[in-house]
Amino acid sequence: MTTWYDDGEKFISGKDYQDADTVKAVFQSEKCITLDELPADLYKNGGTDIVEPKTDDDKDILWGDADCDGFVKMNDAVLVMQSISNGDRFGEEGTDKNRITAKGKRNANVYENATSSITPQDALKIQEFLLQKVATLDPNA
Ligand SMILES: [Ca+2]
Ligand SMILES: [Ca+2]
Repeated sequence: MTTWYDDGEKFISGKDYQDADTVKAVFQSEKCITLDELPADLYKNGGTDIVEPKTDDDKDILWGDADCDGFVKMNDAVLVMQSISNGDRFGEEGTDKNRITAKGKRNANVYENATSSITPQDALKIQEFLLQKVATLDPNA
């Protein structure tokens, strides 16, 4: 596709290059889109701001939510402890239906996130958060 416009020299509207009937025919052609046919929000992505896609790791993470129920409560700290102390049942490979999941472990790894896995320190930090001793569980904050 190419655009047509007068730039200094009268290429479109000038008699030296075009005759008026040809210009009219071109602009009225089905194959020619004129400005008034374009959507008003052409450059606004349909009215929705373009949001930088987050990585899968950042999506739907709720720090401290070990059981992935959408809330951070004391039972999340308990589940962290259970998954450590009673791994046969509550570890990721455990037998209990309420065992911790890989996603739950990721959510709950709030203490030394980059360098450790799930430890009692994670459960402790979740409790400190619930007691408002720490302001956030986001390890990146
Ligand atoms: Ca929870
Ligand atoms: Ca940890």
